[in-house]
Order: sequence, then C-alpha cells, then structure tokens
Amino acid sequence: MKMTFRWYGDDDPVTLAYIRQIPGMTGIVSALYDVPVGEVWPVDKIQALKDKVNAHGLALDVIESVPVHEDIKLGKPTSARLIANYCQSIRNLAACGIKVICYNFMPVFDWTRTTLAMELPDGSTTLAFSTEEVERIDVSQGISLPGWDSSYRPEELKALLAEYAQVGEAQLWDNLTVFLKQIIPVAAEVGIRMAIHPDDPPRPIFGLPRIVKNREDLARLLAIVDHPANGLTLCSGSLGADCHNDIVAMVREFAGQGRIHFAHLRNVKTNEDGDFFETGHRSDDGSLDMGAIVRAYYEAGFDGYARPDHGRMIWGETGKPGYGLYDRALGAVYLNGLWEGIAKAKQGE
Ligand SMILES: [Mn+2]
Repeated sequence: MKMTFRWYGDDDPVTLAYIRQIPGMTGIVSALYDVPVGEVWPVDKIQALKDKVNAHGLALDVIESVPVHEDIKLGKPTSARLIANYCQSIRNLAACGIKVICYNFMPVFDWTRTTLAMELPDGSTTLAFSTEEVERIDVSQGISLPGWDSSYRPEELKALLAEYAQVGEAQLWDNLTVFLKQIIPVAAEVGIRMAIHPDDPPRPIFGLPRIVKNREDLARLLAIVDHPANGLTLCSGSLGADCHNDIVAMVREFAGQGRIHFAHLRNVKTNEDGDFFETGHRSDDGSLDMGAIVRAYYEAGFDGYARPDHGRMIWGETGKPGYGLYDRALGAVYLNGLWEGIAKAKQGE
C-alpha cells in the first residue's frame, strides 16, 4: 500500500513541504485545475505539475480526477469528440509517467453534503448529509448546496436535471459502456489503470440517476470491459454511507481480483435513514471497521495507492472543508500503523 495525499495545487493552503513531513507519505494525488472540462490535458502542464511534486521528494503517480464532461454522461452527439479528447489526455498522462487515473460518472454533482461544518462534541467540524434536508429542497426553485453554490446558474441546472430525467439509469449505463469501450483499450495500451470513484452518497439524488452504488454495480461495471485497466477507486466513506454496503467483502472480492487501483480510506457514522457524517479515521469513531478493511487489503496482497480521503477540521485549522492538513495526516499515520501492525502480526504467525 503506497500512502498518498490529495493536493489542490498552488492555491491549496496545505503545502507540499508540509505534506512531505507526514510520516510514511510517498506521493501526491492531484489534477490540472485550469483545463476546461472536456479539453485535452497538455503534456507540458502535466509535466510541470509532476516536476513540482517530485521536487518535494514526492511521487505523482495518481491523478484525481480527469473529469468526464456532462455531454458524455448524457450521450450527446458532442461526446464523440469529447471521448477522443479524453483518450488523448490518457495518452498524455501516460507519457508523463502517470499510473492511475481516478474519475467518476456522477451526473452534475460529484459529491453532496448538506453541511460542511457540523460541530462534533469534541469541537471539531465535519461534513454531513441529512436525507430529510435534501428531500426538503424544491428542485424547481434551483438547488443551493454547500460547496456547489457557484457551479451552475439556476436555469442551467434546471435544464441539466430535465435532460438527466430523460436519460435515467438504463441509458446512463449505456453511456458509461460507450465511454469505457473507447477509453479502456487506450489505457491498457499505454499502461494506465482507470479507477472509477463510486457515487457519493451512493443513491439517486434530486431525481438524478446514480449507477455506481454497491457491489452489484461495481461487478457489472468491471465486466463491461474485463481488463485490469478497467478498475476501481474503492472509497470506503462513499460506499459506506449506505450502511447495507459491506466494504470488507468488497475489498476482498475486488482487490482479490486485482481491480482496486486506488483505495480511499475514511470512516463515516451512518444510520438507517441514510444520514451520515464524516468522522476521524479510527474504527471506534465511525460505523466502519477500518482495521478489518485494511486487513482485507493486506490479505488481498494490495500494492496499489491509498489515501486518507477526508478529514475533520481540527486544532483551529481553516481551509477547504474535508481537506485540511491535520486530521488527514492523523488518518495517514493511523492507516500506516494498522498496516504495519497487521504485517508484523502475520510475519510472527
Ligand atoms: Mn473518496
């Protein structure tokens, strides 16, 4: 397991110099944030990002994310050109030595929370989701969500929602199939492993179809192109937001098949209504048994990339919700500690 850390580039208040000081940290996960969605990622920009990260003694092997244009998800005629561009971005990333590309196929919102700063009893703040609050939103009046306020104009959003209502789940699967059948052969040819991130939360929202939600969806997706280049970002927190998802079983199954290329490791506290909030990484703090999850990766012989996914805001830190330095650093060290404990116990057996 290679421990990595997401970094949002030069505007990120968490610096590469600080990330380098986290014990056991080997690499950065990042992206080009100034290339418009759908356009080709230029080699010189990718190389400049890689050089900057490497100069701090860290690897840049994983990109999160190369976003998929809405027209591809909607299956519009423009998608042929957009998928060709995506293939060229894969080639350009491979030319710079990138190994794994994380992406997702979530319509419109690639994550949803109802608050970004819920206060926990210890005074830290965290991201949370209330089903009741989401159901109370009158979509026809426009959607205002924390973290997405400036992404779409109300009329633009309305039009998109109407288009997706026409698409539905079956057509979204078809559009994903078209996409995979074109990008995976290119990824396989150039040695890139694609790693789809599951839906967050893993259920339909605002009437938008969601198709990467559970074990059955993941198995179906992997079978569309049955090749290691068609793989997963297994996000424990996203899938774990549905308390019926058995994350340990998914890790055993899909890591065992060599199809998990990127492990997002974080804990959530869930209930039967689908409400959840993000907790510290420790098993005792949330609903997921992180020890059992990490053990499942170890026993599957996982040698891919992992990162602490999100963190709470602690010790007075301010910045991008979920992406502060302190709690994610604690998560990384805790996860590496679990790994070492499991490895040493196995060696002593
Ligand atoms: Mn994730």
